[in-house]
Amino acid sequence: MHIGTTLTNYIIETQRQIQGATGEFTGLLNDIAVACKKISGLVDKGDLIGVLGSAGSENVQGETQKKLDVITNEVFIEALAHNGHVAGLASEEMDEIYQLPADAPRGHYLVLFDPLDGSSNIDVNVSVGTIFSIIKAPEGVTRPTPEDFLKPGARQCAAGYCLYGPSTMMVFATPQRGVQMFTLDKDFGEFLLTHEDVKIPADTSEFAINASNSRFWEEPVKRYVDECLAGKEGPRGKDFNMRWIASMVAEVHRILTRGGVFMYPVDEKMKAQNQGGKLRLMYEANPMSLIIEQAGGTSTTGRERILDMVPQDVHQRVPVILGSRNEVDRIVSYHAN
Ligand code: AHM
Ligand code: MG
Repeated sequence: MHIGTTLTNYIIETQRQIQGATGEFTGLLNDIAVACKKISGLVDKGDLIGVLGSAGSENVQGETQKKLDVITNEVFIEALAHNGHVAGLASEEMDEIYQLPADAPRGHYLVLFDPLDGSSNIDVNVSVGTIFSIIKAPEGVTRPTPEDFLKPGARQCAAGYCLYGPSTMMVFATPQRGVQMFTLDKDFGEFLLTHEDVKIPADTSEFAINASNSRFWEEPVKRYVDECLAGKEGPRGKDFNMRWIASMVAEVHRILTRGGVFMYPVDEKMKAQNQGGKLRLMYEANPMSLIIEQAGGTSTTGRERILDMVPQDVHQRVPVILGSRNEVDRIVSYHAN
């Protein structure tokens, strides 16, 4: 498809190539695009409309919610709940599954989302994003249970994110169809295709990790980072660069653009608190893993492929190591030793 084509045209065109497609999936992606455009507007205006700062509430993970966490969650629900494309929603910001109003038409999909990831960055005007994951709803379901959402990431129909950075970009992946990037033309009000079939270079000399946790890291992670830091004089024989934005969407976007490795591993401190990791399997790890794999990268906990994990809980946390294939394979091999 040609660069500059609208997201809507792109989806309609690709749907046409799928036998038996009804247009429901096209409608759903459109709903998501509408939500993301609204969120982009709110993030742009920020302090001018008084949406920054804390909401004074906590989410199910015990984290303080930002006003924009709460508002963007509502924007997402509002855009998706009434159009007959979904049967239910799950969000990082909601304890329970969101059930559609009784009179709302039901669709064939379930959507899991993190409406504003990296929201600790919002008050300092640094990039944040929305992440979403789409799976099939069980046939005929009108009030989905948490179990209906607990499917391995390999069964996602599509996944994507919207990055609210200097420009707003929507990136999405579908199995076997790769990764496409669209940029929001704010005058025109449409996402336009700007990169098609994005591929991550297999090699990189850039890594991202929150080094303030280094004293808690497991041995394989310590070894990998130490070897990178040793640079030209060390066993890797080359210098590495490091980045940490604390906004997973921005980190994944950088990796899709120029390669790299992103790590939020499990560490001794988390284990002592009975936590499997920092990031959420269903709202962050699974959708990002589909995108990374479709772009030719690898995504793992260090010990298993994330997309193969059988989820136990919608709010489950997991270790995440993803990015350029050869580097991630190396980190996996350190875990195997
Ligand atoms: P959030 O969903 O509460 O925003 O948390 C997820 C974010 C990721 O975007 C980012 O990679 C990570 O948390 C940063 O964590 P830390 O502040 O520990 O570096
Ligand atoms: Mg998040």
